Amino acid sequence: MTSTLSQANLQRDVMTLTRHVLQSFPSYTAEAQDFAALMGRISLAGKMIARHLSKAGLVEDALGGTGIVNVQGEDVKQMDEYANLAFIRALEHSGLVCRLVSEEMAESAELPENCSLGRFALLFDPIDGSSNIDADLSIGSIFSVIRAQGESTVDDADLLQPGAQQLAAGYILYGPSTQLVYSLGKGVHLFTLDPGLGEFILTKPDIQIPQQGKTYSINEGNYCQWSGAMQSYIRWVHRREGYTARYSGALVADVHRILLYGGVYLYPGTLAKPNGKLRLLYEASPLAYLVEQAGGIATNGTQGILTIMPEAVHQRVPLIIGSPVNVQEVLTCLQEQAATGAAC
Ligand code: FBP
Repeated sequence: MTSTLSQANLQRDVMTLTRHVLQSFPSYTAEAQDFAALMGRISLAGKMIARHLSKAGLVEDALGGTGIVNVQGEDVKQMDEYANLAFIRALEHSGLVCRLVSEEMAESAELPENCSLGRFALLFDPIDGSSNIDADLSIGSIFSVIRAQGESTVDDADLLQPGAQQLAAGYILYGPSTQLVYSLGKGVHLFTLDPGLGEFILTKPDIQIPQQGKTYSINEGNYCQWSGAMQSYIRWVHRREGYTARYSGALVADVHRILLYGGVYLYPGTLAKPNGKLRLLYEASPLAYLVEQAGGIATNGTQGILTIMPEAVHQRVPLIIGSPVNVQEVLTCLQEQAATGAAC
């Protein structure tokens, strides 16, 4: 007799990512099938990356640098290169994605075999938190899906869409377990990779971010480079009972914690780099899509991230993202300082 627990586990384990996508549509239309297949391919890239990471110290091409400097001016890690290739290979011959924009590629790429049918473009950060790789700390992959019909235009103009136009977004977190969080604009859902089944299984549906949290996440090492307003916000947080600092070095990991337990992550601009470090199209925008779906807020300090009209595929943007109460505290402080010059 199958035990009640086994029956419950069977019921749980059949809710795979692709089934969840299919069931989120009213019927099994071509669109539903396309999104299920697309998420299946994206999760395949995640599984290949997780597998390679799990053997990082045992294989020669997972740790360390490649000696190449990418379009961001950053040293390309071996894992950055592997992960970028994993996404490309996973999406080839899918009939789904015609164009790719990656943090690791200066120009957008085309998958010509997909372009006659493919009506999606994928914008992605193959490895977020690259500085954590060699120390075996949590890292992630971030992805955004938009509609992009056909061959590329000279300046990728058709890919420069405000975040609100995303069709889907998500991330894969390579931590103690491998987790995938995604949204098709119908709620935010968390899946856990079952290595035995090789499937992402639904473990936390319809995530709602707590209205307020105790965590603030920012690299205080940049304090001297911030505006007076941002410095006064951090001094205000230091005086507040109950706030605690958490900064992992990986945006995905910090935002994941905030999505589950509340709080705020900030990567502000600096006097030298007013737009900060993070990229709009494949870091800030997909995370903003998720967090706002879950009831949170994402802003550059003056404008909602999802309303920003992009001008270039690798453009950077200051980011303040998290629980409504915590983000509002930051904005109120910045606005007060701007209006009165007085510290908050
Ligand atoms: P990568 O995508 O190149 O890793 O850059 C983004 C990132 O690593 C975030 O994950 C992280 O929050 C931030 O940059 C860390 O930057 P810093 O070391 O300047 O605090």
